Amino acid sequence: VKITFINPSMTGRTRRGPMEPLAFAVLAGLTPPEHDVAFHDECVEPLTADLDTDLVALSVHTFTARRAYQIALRYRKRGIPVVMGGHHPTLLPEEATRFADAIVIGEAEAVWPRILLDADQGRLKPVYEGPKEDLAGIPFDRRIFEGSRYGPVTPVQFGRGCRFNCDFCSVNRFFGTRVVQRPVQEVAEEIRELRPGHIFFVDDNLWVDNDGFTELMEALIPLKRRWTCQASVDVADDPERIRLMARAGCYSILIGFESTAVATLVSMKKSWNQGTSRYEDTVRRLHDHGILVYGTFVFGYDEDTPEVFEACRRFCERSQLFLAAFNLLMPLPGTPTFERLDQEGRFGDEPWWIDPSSRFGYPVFRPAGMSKQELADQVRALKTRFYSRKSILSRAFGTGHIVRSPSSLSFYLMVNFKYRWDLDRALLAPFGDRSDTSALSGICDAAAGPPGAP
Ligand code: B12
Ligand code: SF4
Repeated sequence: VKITFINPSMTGRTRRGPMEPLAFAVLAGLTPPEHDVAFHDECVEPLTADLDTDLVALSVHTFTARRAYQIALRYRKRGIPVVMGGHHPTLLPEEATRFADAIVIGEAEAVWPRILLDADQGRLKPVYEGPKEDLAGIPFDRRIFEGSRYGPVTPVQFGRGCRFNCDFCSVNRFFGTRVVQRPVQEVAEEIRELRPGHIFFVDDNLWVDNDGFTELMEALIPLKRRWTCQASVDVADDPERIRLMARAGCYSILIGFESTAVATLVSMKKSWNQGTSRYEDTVRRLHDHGILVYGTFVFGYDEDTPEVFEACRRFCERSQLFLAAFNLLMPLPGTPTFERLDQEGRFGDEPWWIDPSSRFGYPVFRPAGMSKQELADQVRALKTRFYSRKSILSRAFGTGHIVRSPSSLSFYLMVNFKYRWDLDRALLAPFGDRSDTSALSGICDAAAGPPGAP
């Protein structure tokens, strides 16, 4: 079988220096050698021609669902079967089966070889359910990324799942409350073989428990790599842990602060974050050990008032954050936040990820504390101010001297200016490829038709 893996881009357009999409390294590693494998990442290279292939395999997130469906329609019209996996088909299998010959709910490891066998014999089943994995021996095959224009940051996975259960997050809907980790020695061996450069641990929360975390940090020390991870705010509660992370090469930590407003945190089921004074303490402790902080925030909860934006701006600048993501709440299907807003009738008629009028960076539901336009404008103003040249420089060179070496400074500047450049490129872009009009009507027809209709 000739298999073409396709990573759809949210807008059908390329991005500058994205990260390698790790799911495809797993799929390529799981593919038996008798099959031919081709890989096309629309985030780095436009998907122009219809590729010659026997099977198309797409990884689909909610933000890329519309584009993935457009691509799928094109191939299915040519009689080429399409398989979809990833978060969106897992959360909304009924929708995804309308656009694919087969979908995978959950993880690929146990079911991918079976799917290839069934595809070869022309008897694909509409739904395969990947059982929960124990993560030992996963074959990450990165050769498919060779020669492509990816950025200098390489993704690595230690574990899957998160021990928390925030209201807006789809991670628990995907993994349940289970957290599993790879054997540390396998992670260390993989890192030893990677190209030089910065590493990004894709785990939703690298800080799960003391034993696994300490073992990982100790294995990282001799590798002398610089890395970033995502972790909950309590990662900084223990000074010994921070010291160990710094020794292990931690450059920065992405922390989901989400909001400086306690009422919003309560509503998100994230009251354990506690709010601004804890955030300031966390950032200070990490800065003391030379670790930078990337804060992420969500706006649009019913408790958000116009004052939250100014409070957030003050915190970010005072704390000299390395980076910040100011996200609009785009409720993900399957999450309690989505269900509540849906029951309250606050979305439009079509699912927002399919609706051609939806825009990245524009609210997809009626907010309670302000108008849609005000919410969009305030979030945009925050981004513009945080990534202004003045803010980038003052965060680096302000009172705390958070960036301590020339190489650290060059990475800080490179990433901040990349984010600055990216801001306007994706903002207000519609989902999917706007020029793909034939596929648009196809999507509407297929969405109205019976499951499995091309
Ligand atoms: C790294 C990452 C990014 C990187 C992407 C870089 C890259 N090229 O991968 C960056 C920082 C750019 C990013 C951006 C965003 N992200 Co992101 N990201 C992640 C993260 C942390 C890890 C993804 C990863 O590598 N996982 C490791 C691989 C091995 O796992 P996997 O992709 O899930 O694949 C497995 C299965 O899903 C399945 N599978 C997946 N694809 C396929 C395909 C087939 C054919 C098959 C059979 C199986 C299969 O098998 C794989 C192995 O078991 C996830 C969190 C998570 N838990 O996944 C969020 C996540 C994917 N991101 C998310 C979101 C919302 C975003 C943003 C919209 C955030 C924002 N507001 O800007 C943007 C969108 C960007 C865009 N343009 O599309 C959500 C998506 C939710 C959803 N329902 O779709 C997630 C799940 C986080 C969350 N907390 O909810 N993200
Ligand atoms: S801590 Fe982060 S990854 Fe975990 S459930 Fe909350 S938002 Fe999701």
